[in-house]
Amino acid sequence: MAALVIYVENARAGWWREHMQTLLPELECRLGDAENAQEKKDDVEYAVVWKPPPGWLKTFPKLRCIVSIGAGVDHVLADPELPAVPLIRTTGDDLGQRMREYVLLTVLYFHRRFGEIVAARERREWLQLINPPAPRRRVGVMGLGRLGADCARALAAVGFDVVGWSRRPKTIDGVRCFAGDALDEFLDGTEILVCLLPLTPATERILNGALFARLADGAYVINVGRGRHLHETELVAALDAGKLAGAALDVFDVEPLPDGHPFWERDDILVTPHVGSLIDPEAGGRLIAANLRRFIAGEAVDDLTDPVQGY
Ligand code: NDP
Ligand code: OXD
Repeated sequence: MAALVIYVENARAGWWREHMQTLLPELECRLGDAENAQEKKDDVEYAVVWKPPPGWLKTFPKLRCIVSIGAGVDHVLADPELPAVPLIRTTGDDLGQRMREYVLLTVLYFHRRFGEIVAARERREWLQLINPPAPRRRVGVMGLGRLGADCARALAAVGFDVVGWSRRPKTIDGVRCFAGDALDEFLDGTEILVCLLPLTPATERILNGALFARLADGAYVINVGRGRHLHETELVAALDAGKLAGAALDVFDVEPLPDGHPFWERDDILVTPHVGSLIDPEAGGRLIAANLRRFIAGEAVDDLTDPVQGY
Protein backbone atom coordinates (compact mmCIF):
# COMPACT_ATOMS: atom_id res chain seq x y z
CA MET A 1 0.00 0.00 0.00
CA ALA A 2 1.35 3.44 -0.92
CA ALA A 3 1.82 5.89 1.95
CA LEU A 4 0.95 9.54 2.48
CA VAL A 5 3.01 11.58 4.90
CA ILE A 6 1.56 14.61 6.70
CA TYR A 7 3.67 17.45 8.08
CA VAL A 8 1.83 20.04 10.11
CA GLU A 9 3.47 21.51 13.16
CA ASN A 10 0.56 22.06 15.47
CA ALA A 11 -1.47 20.49 18.20
CA ARG A 12 -3.93 19.12 15.64
CA ALA A 13 -1.35 16.97 13.81
CA GLY A 14 -2.80 13.72 15.21
CA TRP A 15 -6.28 14.82 14.26
CA TRP A 16 -5.12 15.59 10.68
CA ARG A 17 -3.64 12.10 10.38
CA GLU A 18 -6.81 10.38 11.53
CA HIS A 19 -9.01 12.60 9.37
CA MET A 20 -6.93 11.99 6.21
CA GLN A 21 -6.82 8.26 6.97
CA THR A 22 -10.63 8.17 7.11
CA LEU A 23 -10.89 10.13 3.87
CA LEU A 24 -8.20 8.13 2.03
CA PRO A 25 -8.39 4.52 3.30
CA GLU A 26 -6.56 3.33 0.17
CA LEU A 27 -3.35 5.02 1.44
CA GLU A 28 -1.45 4.55 4.66
CA CYS A 29 -1.45 8.00 6.27
CA ARG A 30 1.24 8.81 8.80
CA LEU A 31 2.76 11.87 10.44
CA GLY A 32 6.14 13.03 9.21
CA ASP A 33 8.95 13.28 11.70
CA ALA A 34 11.86 15.23 10.25
CA GLU A 35 13.86 14.68 13.45
CA ASN A 36 13.71 10.88 13.26
CA ALA A 37 16.56 9.30 11.27
CA GLN A 38 14.62 5.98 11.21
CA GLU A 39 11.56 7.54 9.56
CA LYS A 40 10.08 5.14 6.97
CA LYS A 41 10.53 6.76 3.55
CA ASP A 42 10.51 4.28 0.69
CA ASP A 43 6.74 3.75 0.41
CA VAL A 44 5.78 7.44 0.59
CA GLU A 45 4.23 8.71 -2.66
CA TYR A 46 2.26 11.72 -1.39
CA ALA A 47 3.07 14.50 1.09
CA VAL A 48 0.49 16.86 2.63
CA VAL A 49 2.38 19.71 4.29
CA TRP A 50 2.38 23.09 5.99
CA LYS A 51 5.86 24.67 6.33
CA PRO A 52 7.91 21.49 5.85
CA PRO A 53 11.56 21.76 6.93
CA PRO A 54 13.81 22.57 3.95
CA GLY A 55 15.50 19.47 2.54
CA TRP A 56 13.05 17.03 4.13
CA LEU A 57 10.79 16.36 1.12
CA LYS A 58 13.71 15.29 -1.05
CA THR A 59 14.37 12.38 1.33
CA PHE A 60 11.31 10.49 0.01
CA PRO A 61 12.60 8.68 -3.11
CA LYS A 62 9.17 7.73 -4.53
CA LEU A 63 7.41 11.05 -3.93
CA ARG A 64 4.89 11.73 -6.75
CA CYS A 65 3.03 14.77 -5.49
CA ILE A 66 3.06 17.44 -2.75
CA VAL A 67 -0.07 19.12 -1.37
CA SER A 68 0.10 22.49 0.42
CA ILE A 69 -2.32 22.72 3.34
CA GLY A 70 -3.33 26.21 2.29
CA ALA A 71 -3.72 28.45 -0.75
CA GLY A 72 -0.18 29.83 -0.57
CA VAL A 73 2.71 27.64 -1.71
CA ASP A 74 5.63 29.91 -0.78
CA HIS A 75 6.25 27.80 2.36
CA VAL A 76 6.93 24.79 0.08
CA LEU A 77 8.74 26.60 -2.75
CA ALA A 78 11.12 28.11 -0.19
CA ASP A 79 12.84 24.70 -0.02
CA PRO A 80 16.00 25.00 -2.20
CA GLU A 81 16.07 21.21 -2.61
CA LEU A 82 12.40 20.75 -3.44
CA PRO A 83 11.79 17.63 -5.54
CA ALA A 84 10.44 18.37 -9.03
CA VAL A 85 7.00 16.82 -8.56
CA PRO A 86 3.55 18.42 -9.01
CA LEU A 87 2.48 20.80 -6.23
CA ILE A 88 -1.24 21.16 -5.46
CA ARG A 89 -2.58 24.00 -3.31
CA THR A 90 -5.77 23.92 -1.24
CA THR A 91 -8.38 26.57 -1.93
CA GLY A 92 -12.15 26.16 -2.28
CA ASP A 93 -15.38 27.93 -1.34
CA ASP A 94 -14.82 27.64 2.38
CA LEU A 95 -11.46 29.44 2.23
CA GLY A 96 -12.99 32.10 -0.04
CA GLN A 97 -15.93 32.68 2.30
CA ARG A 98 -13.65 33.19 5.29
CA MET A 99 -11.32 35.56 3.42
CA ARG A 100 -14.29 37.60 2.18
CA GLU A 101 -15.47 37.97 5.77
CA TYR A 102 -12.02 39.10 6.98
CA VAL A 103 -11.54 41.61 4.18
CA LEU A 104 -15.04 43.08 4.51
CA LEU A 105 -14.60 43.33 8.27
CA THR A 106 -11.27 45.16 8.13
CA VAL A 107 -12.20 47.43 5.19
CA LEU A 108 -15.43 48.47 6.94
CA TYR A 109 -13.53 48.90 10.23
CA PHE A 110 -11.27 51.50 8.62
CA HIS A 111 -13.95 52.99 6.39
CA ARG A 112 -16.20 53.70 9.41
CA ARG A 113 -13.16 54.54 11.64
CA PHE A 114 -14.30 52.07 14.25
CA GLY A 115 -10.90 52.04 15.99
CA GLU A 116 -11.33 55.72 16.85
CA ILE A 117 -14.90 55.20 18.04
CA VAL A 118 -13.90 52.29 20.28
CA ALA A 119 -10.95 54.28 21.69
CA ALA A 120 -13.26 57.24 22.39
CA ARG A 121 -15.75 54.94 24.09
CA GLU A 122 -12.94 53.86 26.46
CA ARG A 123 -12.71 57.52 27.46
CA ARG A 124 -16.56 57.65 27.70
CA GLU A 125 -16.52 60.09 24.82
CA TRP A 126 -19.44 60.36 22.37
CA LEU A 127 -17.49 60.56 19.09
CA GLN A 128 -19.82 61.03 16.13
CA LEU A 129 -17.86 60.78 12.89
CA ILE A 130 -19.22 61.52 9.46
CA ASN A 131 -17.55 59.37 6.81
CA PRO A 132 -17.86 59.49 3.06
CA PRO A 133 -20.28 56.78 1.92
CA ALA A 134 -18.78 53.66 0.34
CA PRO A 135 -19.16 54.82 -3.30
CA ARG A 136 -16.86 57.74 -2.47
CA ARG A 137 -14.22 55.49 -0.86
CA ARG A 138 -11.70 53.85 -3.18
CA VAL A 139 -10.55 50.37 -2.17
CA GLY A 140 -7.71 48.71 -4.08
CA VAL A 141 -7.18 44.95 -4.13
CA MET A 142 -3.70 43.69 -5.10
CA GLY A 143 -4.00 40.18 -6.53
CA LEU A 144 -7.15 39.19 -8.38
CA GLY A 145 -6.87 35.41 -8.05
CA ARG A 146 -9.27 33.01 -6.36
CA LEU A 147 -9.37 35.07 -3.16
CA GLY A 148 -8.65 38.59 -4.41
CA ALA A 149 -11.24 38.58 -7.21
CA ASP A 150 -13.84 37.23 -4.84
CA CYS A 151 -13.10 39.94 -2.23
CA ALA A 152 -13.10 42.67 -4.92
CA ARG A 153 -16.59 41.55 -6.03
CA ALA A 154 -17.84 41.50 -2.44
CA LEU A 155 -16.48 45.04 -1.82
CA ALA A 156 -18.13 46.27 -5.02
CA ALA A 157 -21.42 44.70 -3.89
CA VAL A 158 -21.23 46.79 -0.68
CA GLY A 159 -20.91 49.87 -2.90
CA PHE A 160 -17.19 50.74 -2.67
CA ASP A 161 -15.31 52.23 -5.60
CA VAL A 162 -13.14 49.16 -6.22
CA VAL A 163 -9.95 48.91 -8.26
CA GLY A 164 -7.87 45.76 -8.67
CA TRP A 165 -4.38 44.86 -9.85
CA SER A 166 -3.04 41.57 -11.21
CA ARG A 167 -0.18 40.35 -13.38
CA ARG A 168 -2.32 39.68 -16.46
CA PRO A 169 -5.33 41.76 -17.56
CA LYS A 170 -8.71 40.83 -16.06
CA THR A 171 -12.37 41.78 -16.43
CA ILE A 172 -14.47 41.72 -13.26
CA ASP A 173 -17.95 43.26 -13.04
CA GLY A 174 -17.97 46.36 -10.84
CA VAL A 175 -14.15 46.48 -10.54
CA ARG A 176 -11.76 48.66 -12.54
CA CYS A 177 -8.90 46.30 -13.28
CA PHE A 178 -5.25 47.23 -13.85
CA ALA A 179 -2.41 44.89 -14.75
CA GLY A 180 1.38 44.70 -14.62
CA ASP A 181 3.01 48.07 -15.32
CA ALA A 182 -0.19 49.97 -14.48
CA LEU A 183 0.56 49.61 -10.76
CA ASP A 184 0.92 53.37 -10.20
CA GLU A 185 -2.41 54.11 -11.88
CA PHE A 186 -4.02 51.50 -9.65
CA LEU A 187 -2.47 53.06 -6.52
CA ASP A 188 -3.27 56.70 -7.31
CA GLY A 189 -6.17 57.75 -5.11
CA THR A 190 -6.54 54.38 -3.37
CA GLU A 191 -7.62 54.98 0.23
CA ILE A 192 -7.81 51.42 1.55
CA LEU A 193 -5.34 48.92 0.08
CA VAL A 194 -5.79 45.16 0.48
CA CYS A 195 -2.86 42.85 -0.35
CA LEU A 196 -3.92 39.40 -1.52
CA LEU A 197 -0.87 38.59 -3.62
CA PRO A 198 1.12 35.36 -3.46
CA LEU A 199 4.68 35.72 -2.19
CA THR A 200 7.12 35.49 -5.11
CA PRO A 201 10.41 37.25 -5.90
CA ALA A 202 8.37 39.89 -7.80
CA THR A 203 6.05 40.66 -4.87
CA GLU A 204 8.46 40.46 -1.94
CA ARG A 205 8.44 43.77 0.10
CA ILE A 206 6.09 45.30 -2.46
CA LEU A 207 4.31 47.12 0.38
CA ASN A 208 7.09 49.66 0.90
CA GLY A 209 7.60 53.40 1.35
CA ALA A 210 7.53 54.18 -2.40
CA LEU A 211 4.23 52.36 -2.80
CA PHE A 212 2.68 54.03 0.28
CA ALA A 213 3.69 57.42 -1.18
CA ARG A 214 1.39 56.80 -4.19
CA LEU A 215 -1.69 56.17 -2.05
CA ALA A 216 -4.14 58.88 -0.94
CA ASP A 217 -3.02 60.77 2.19
CA GLY A 218 -4.28 59.06 5.34
CA ALA A 219 -4.74 55.72 3.57
CA TYR A 220 -5.07 52.33 5.29
CA VAL A 221 -3.21 49.13 4.41
CA ILE A 222 -4.54 45.62 4.99
CA ASN A 223 -2.01 42.82 4.49
CA VAL A 224 -3.52 39.39 4.36
CA GLY A 225 -1.05 37.93 1.82
CA ARG A 226 2.29 37.14 3.46
CA GLY A 227 4.47 38.95 6.01
CA ARG A 228 7.30 39.33 3.49
CA HIS A 229 5.10 41.43 1.23
CA LEU A 230 5.50 44.23 3.78
CA HIS A 231 8.53 46.37 4.55
CA GLU A 232 7.91 46.69 8.28
CA THR A 233 10.09 49.71 9.08
CA GLU A 234 8.78 51.63 6.06
CA LEU A 235 5.22 50.95 7.23
CA VAL A 236 6.03 52.37 10.66
CA ALA A 237 7.69 55.43 9.05
CA ALA A 238 4.62 56.05 6.86
CA LEU A 239 2.32 55.76 9.89
CA ASP A 240 4.52 58.09 11.97
CA ALA A 241 4.59 60.63 9.14
CA GLY A 242 0.78 60.52 8.88
CA LYS A 243 0.93 59.32 5.26
CA LEU A 244 -0.93 56.22 6.42
CA ALA A 245 -3.66 56.34 9.06
CA GLY A 246 -3.64 52.66 10.01
CA ALA A 247 -2.93 49.10 9.05
CA ALA A 248 -4.45 45.69 9.65
CA LEU A 249 -1.84 42.94 9.49
CA ASP A 250 -2.71 39.26 9.53
CA VAL A 251 0.64 37.86 8.37
CA PHE A 252 4.19 38.57 9.54
CA ASP A 253 7.83 37.85 8.79
CA VAL A 254 7.95 35.74 11.94
CA GLU A 255 4.80 34.00 13.17
CA PRO A 256 3.63 34.06 15.90
CA LEU A 257 4.55 37.75 16.06
CA PRO A 258 7.33 37.78 18.70
CA ASP A 259 6.77 39.23 22.13
CA GLY A 260 8.32 42.68 22.20
CA HIS A 261 7.72 43.35 18.49
CA PRO A 262 6.91 47.07 18.07
CA PHE A 263 3.65 46.29 16.22
CA TRP A 264 2.13 45.04 19.50
CA GLU A 265 2.48 48.51 21.04
CA ARG A 266 0.79 50.50 18.28
CA ASP A 267 -2.85 51.57 18.39
CA ASP A 268 -2.75 52.25 14.65
CA ILE A 269 -1.87 48.64 13.75
CA LEU A 270 -4.54 46.00 14.13
CA VAL A 271 -2.67 42.70 14.60
CA THR A 272 -4.51 39.45 13.87
CA PRO A 273 -2.88 35.99 14.20
CA HIS A 274 -2.98 34.67 10.60
CA VAL A 275 -6.70 34.03 10.79
CA GLY A 276 -7.72 35.79 7.55
CA SER A 277 -8.84 32.47 6.23
CA LEU A 278 -7.58 29.72 8.44
CA ILE A 279 -8.13 26.40 6.72
CA ASP A 280 -10.95 24.40 8.28
CA PRO A 281 -9.49 20.90 8.60
CA GLU A 282 -12.90 19.30 7.87
CA ALA A 283 -13.55 21.12 4.59
CA GLY A 284 -9.83 21.42 3.75
CA GLY A 285 -9.26 17.70 4.33
CA ARG A 286 -12.13 16.82 1.99
CA LEU A 287 -10.65 19.06 -0.73
CA ILE A 288 -7.17 17.61 -0.29
CA ALA A 289 -8.54 14.06 -0.55
CA ALA A 290 -10.60 14.94 -3.66
CA ASN A 291 -7.61 16.60 -5.35
CA LEU A 292 -5.33 13.66 -4.53
CA ARG A 293 -7.85 11.14 -5.87
CA ARG A 294 -8.07 13.10 -9.12
CA PHE A 295 -4.28 13.26 -9.34
CA ILE A 296 -3.92 9.51 -8.69
CA ALA A 297 -6.58 8.76 -11.33
CA GLY A 298 -4.64 10.88 -13.85
CA GLU A 299 -7.47 13.47 -14.07
CA ALA A 300 -7.02 17.26 -14.29
CA VAL A 301 -6.53 19.01 -10.94
CA ASP A 302 -7.64 22.70 -10.88
CA ASP A 303 -5.43 23.63 -7.96
CA LEU A 304 -2.10 22.60 -9.51
CA THR A 305 0.44 25.40 -9.12
CA ASP A 306 2.74 26.64 -11.84
CA PRO A 307 6.35 26.30 -10.66
CA VAL A 308 7.55 28.87 -13.20
CA GLN A 309 5.23 31.67 -12.13
CA GLY A 310 5.71 30.61 -8.48
CA TYR A 311 2.03 30.46 -7.40
P1 NDP B 1 -4.07 33.05 -6.74
O1 NDP B 1 -2.85 32.33 -7.16
O2 NDP B 1 -5.40 32.50 -7.14
O3 NDP B 1 -4.01 34.56 -7.27
C1 NDP B 1 -2.88 35.35 -7.18
C2 NDP B 1 -3.17 36.70 -7.82
O4 NDP B 1 -2.04 37.54 -7.65
C3 NDP B 1 -3.44 36.60 -9.32
O5 NDP B 1 -4.44 37.51 -9.71
C4 NDP B 1 -2.10 36.99 -9.92
O6 NDP B 1 -2.18 37.58 -11.22
C5 NDP B 1 -1.64 38.05 -8.94
N1 NDP B 1 -0.20 38.23 -9.00
C6 NDP B 1 0.78 37.32 -8.79
N2 NDP B 1 1.99 37.85 -8.99
C7 NDP B 1 1.78 39.14 -9.35
C8 NDP B 1 2.63 40.20 -9.73
N3 NDP B 1 3.95 40.06 -9.77
N4 NDP B 1 2.07 41.38 -10.06
C9 NDP B 1 0.72 41.55 -10.05
N5 NDP B 1 -0.15 40.56 -9.70
C10 NDP B 1 0.38 39.38 -9.36
O7 NDP B 1 -3.98 33.20 -5.15
P2 NDP B 1 -5.15 33.23 -4.06
O8 NDP B 1 -6.09 34.32 -4.40
O9 NDP B 1 -5.72 31.88 -3.86
O10 NDP B 1 -4.31 33.57 -2.74
C11 NDP B 1 -3.51 34.73 -2.65
C12 NDP B 1 -2.60 34.66 -1.43
O11 NDP B 1 -3.35 34.87 -0.24
C13 NDP B 1 -1.91 33.31 -1.17
O12 NDP B 1 -0.80 33.11 -2.00
C14 NDP B 1 -1.51 33.44 0.29
O13 NDP B 1 -0.25 34.04 0.38
C15 NDP B 1 -2.57 34.38 0.86
N6 NDP B 1 -3.47 33.70 1.80
C16 NDP B 1 -3.54 34.16 3.09
C17 NDP B 1 -4.38 33.58 4.00
C18 NDP B 1 -4.51 34.11 5.38
O14 NDP B 1 -5.17 33.49 6.21
N7 NDP B 1 -3.93 35.25 5.69
C19 NDP B 1 -5.22 32.43 3.62
C20 NDP B 1 -5.10 32.04 2.25
C21 NDP B 1 -4.24 32.64 1.38
P3 NDP B 1 -2.72 36.72 -12.46
O15 NDP B 1 -4.21 36.57 -12.22
O16 NDP B 1 -2.43 37.57 -13.61
O17 NDP B 1 -2.01 35.40 -12.41
C1 OXD C 1 -2.91 29.87 3.15
C2 OXD C 1 -2.80 30.48 4.46
O1 OXD C 1 -2.03 30.04 2.32
O2 OXD C 1 -3.44 30.00 5.40
O3 OXD C 1 -3.93 29.19 2.91
O4 OXD C 1 -2.11 31.47 4.61
